[in-house]
Amino acid sequence: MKRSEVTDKPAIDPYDDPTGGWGSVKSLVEKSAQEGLLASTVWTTLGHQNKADGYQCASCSWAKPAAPSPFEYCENGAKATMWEITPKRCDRAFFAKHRVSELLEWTDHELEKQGRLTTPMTYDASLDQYVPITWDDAFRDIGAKLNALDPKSVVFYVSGRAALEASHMWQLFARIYGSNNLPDSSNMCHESTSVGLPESIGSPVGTVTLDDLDVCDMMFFFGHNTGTNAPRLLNAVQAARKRGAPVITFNPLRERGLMRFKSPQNPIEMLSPSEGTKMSSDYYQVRVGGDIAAMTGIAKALFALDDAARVNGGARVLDTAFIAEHCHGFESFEAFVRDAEWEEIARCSGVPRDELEHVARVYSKAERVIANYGMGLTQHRHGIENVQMLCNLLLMRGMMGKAGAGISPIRGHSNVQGQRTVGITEKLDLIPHAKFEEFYGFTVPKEKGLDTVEACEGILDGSVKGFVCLGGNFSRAVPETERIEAGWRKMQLSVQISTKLNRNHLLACENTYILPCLGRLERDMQNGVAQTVSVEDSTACIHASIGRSEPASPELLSEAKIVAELAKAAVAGRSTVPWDEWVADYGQVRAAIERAYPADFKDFNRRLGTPGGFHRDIGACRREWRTKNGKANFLTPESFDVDPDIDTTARDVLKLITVRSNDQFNTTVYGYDDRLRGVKGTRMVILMNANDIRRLGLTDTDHVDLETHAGDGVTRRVENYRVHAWPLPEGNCAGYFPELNALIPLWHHSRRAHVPAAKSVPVRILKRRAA
Ligand SMILES: Nc1nc2c(c(=O)[nH]1)N[C@H]1C(S)=C(S)[C@@H](COP(=O)(O)OP(=O)(O)OC[C@H]3O[C@@H](n4cnc5c(=O)[nH]c(N)nc54)[C@H](O)[C@@H]3O)O[C@H]1N2
Ligand SMILES: Nc1nc2c(c(=O)[nH]1)N[C@H]1C(S)=C(S)[C@@H](COP(=O)(O)OP(=O)(O)OC[C@H]3O[C@@H](n4cnc5c(=O)[nH]c(N)nc54)[C@H](O)[C@@H]3O)O[C@H]1N2
Ligand SMILES: [Mo]
Repeated sequence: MKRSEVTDKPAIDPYDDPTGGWGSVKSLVEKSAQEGLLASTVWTTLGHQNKADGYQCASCSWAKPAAPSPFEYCENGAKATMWEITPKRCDRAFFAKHRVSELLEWTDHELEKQGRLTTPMTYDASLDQYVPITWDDAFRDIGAKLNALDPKSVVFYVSGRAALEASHMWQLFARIYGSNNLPDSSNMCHESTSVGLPESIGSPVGTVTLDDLDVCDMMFFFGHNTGTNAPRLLNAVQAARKRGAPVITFNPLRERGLMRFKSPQNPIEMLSPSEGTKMSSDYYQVRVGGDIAAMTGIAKALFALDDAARVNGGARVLDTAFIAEHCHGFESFEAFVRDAEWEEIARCSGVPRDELEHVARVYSKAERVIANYGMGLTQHRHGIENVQMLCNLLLMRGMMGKAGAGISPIRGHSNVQGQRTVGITEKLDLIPHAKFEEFYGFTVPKEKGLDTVEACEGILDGSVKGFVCLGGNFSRAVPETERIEAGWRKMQLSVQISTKLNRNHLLACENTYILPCLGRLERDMQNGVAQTVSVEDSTACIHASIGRSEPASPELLSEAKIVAELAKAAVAGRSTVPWDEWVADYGQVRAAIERAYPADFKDFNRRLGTPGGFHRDIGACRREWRTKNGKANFLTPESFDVDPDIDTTARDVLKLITVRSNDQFNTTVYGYDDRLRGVKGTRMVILMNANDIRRLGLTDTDHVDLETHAGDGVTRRVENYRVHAWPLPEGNCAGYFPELNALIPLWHHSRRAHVPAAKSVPVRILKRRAA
């Protein structure tokens, strides 16, 4: 089997059916057959998804309602479930049959498709194979290896799925060992939010809950592919549309979910011949990276409307009372916006002046407005400025800290937000370190640890020597694939706590281990009692999650147990953390979390069963600004075009956006059909504007190579992609992550948040010579 992301019959026909609808149902039936799952198993399991007495979906982090529908899941959540409860096994026999060098030729899809990992394994270089190891030996060896390394040279990565309990234990373990190197998948994701929002409104997370969505009278969507990545949110958007609320979307791609939707949870709608609900009242194909310009245009038009209202004696458009009482920085923001030239705004955003004026008029009439956003804002060089500009827009009209209004960053992994809440961070000022020292009798290291980009720099320069991963597929998710893979192999220790085989496991170094763990859907028995875990959703609500499925293998241990055993092997006697007691009763870990974070987790164990989850203590929701100056801050960007690395005068350079298909969860590729974009049977496509195809001397369906235009002397190249004409702005193009990560320079990231700028990669498209 060769690594290739194309099946025999690729086909590309833009999809124009509604999202949801029967297409979703058909896709699910096909996926359950592909996994060899019995329909009865699938439906029984899904019946517990996102329910108070069941498990919280392991796919996205979207909020779970207090009164869930019987089918409180979406196509993609159900896919994630089937992927985890699959009867397929990647077991000893599999590893005995395949050498690692052979597996390196396989695709991401083929690797994970082998099924659940069952047995702890270690790499044997003489055989070029993974061989079984007992849990005891694995823990003892890893503990000894860790103690032979300088703690500052070891990284403890977490992908956003692990629950609050295991995550809290993980960061304690790392810090007792002596390392604050705790990068999280959120470093590649919403770190622009986590850095940007505290400066603007004094909260690292959004202010919106499901109750707000129910009463808002307008929504914005910037840079989020909701139909694929948080499909259950479409139900709230649809309800808003049915109440007549405008929904205004800015996205270079015409994403189906925000255009048309039929709810698979609504039988009447499913059986009607209608085309579903028109989701965005207005949809603007903003240029990649053009959001600051677009938002400046909206703000400029708002000022003009407000000026007119003042002259005519009409109702003010700006919330002047709110601005006077709560805000700081308004004057310099106003000067920036008033000085901005319309011509420049239209050029940088790609959206004409009259359209932005229309948006301002619609916005000026609404009273309760929610701004949703995703990776289209955060994964840019100016990711933080994007997020802060959206706050500015809301603050102008006082759309913060009142019912039906606020900022809504749509988070990624199902517990990525919660991991930050309970201590997974490389930044010391974000954790209650004095409490940790007092509670557990150890000294927390005081220097800042490595984030994802800095950990990658350490892999490349050889200063990082050990990597321990609680989930994820680090090497595949980060930029600079080839150099990172080469660097990984030179490390001394690689430990992966995982459910499925992925490419990162195949980068063998001196000491390499795969530790297979229970998934969230599986029964987790400790001390004879089935344990509950907890997760935080995108709206800062904390939920219980109880697994009920039979574990994929009797050898699997829970994440909490694995963390505790690693800690006992590596840092025994160096703290008073009662590892065994915690594993025997996860309620005790929750009590420890409550002790460390009393405001957010008051009465944690008692409130755990709250329907819809219990909401964390977010000051901005009640206009309490936990910023340095105690105000909500208007923060003015330096300029519109803040992509300093891209030479826009070079006409053959395009800005590439790397996105997810509807058939993947991050690096987990379920299959090759991006149904909602109509791309079937392939991931090896580059979607381009027809004018660019012509201008660059190409024709539709030509095969091309892509090279990064970085000017740093490094050649970054991917080969044999098929060009396809697509309705997206000129000068932009799009393709799939993680295959295209090889093109992203490591230094190309949001300046202060260090989120790789995966949405504006400068590339040249090179026609392949005929073979
Ligand atoms: N099924 C499924 N669900 C998922 C995931 C998954 O892979 N599969 N991943 C999870 C994770 S970890 C995350 S972080 C989220 C990600 O969810 P999203 O934030 O939706 O992430 P992407 O798929 O990268 O899509 C980004 C969107 O931004 C648009 N965009 C790109 N550049 C710009 C720009 O400059 N401006 C604007 N306005 N828009 C732009 C793209 O066209 C695309 O629609 O989803 C989570 N949920
Ligand atoms: N170019 C580009 N790159 C990107 C992005 C992009 O939009 N464009 N998006 C970025 C974003 S937003 C993110 S979040 C990262 C994702 O980066 P990661 O979170 O590191 O990657 P995943 O693909 O989610 O990890 C999949 C693996 O997690 C393991 N796993 C699954 N479930 C469990 C579990 O319950 N427990 C444990 N221990 N392991 C489990 C499986 O072994 C599986 O192979 O990628 C980033 N990279
Ligand atoms: Mo993410």
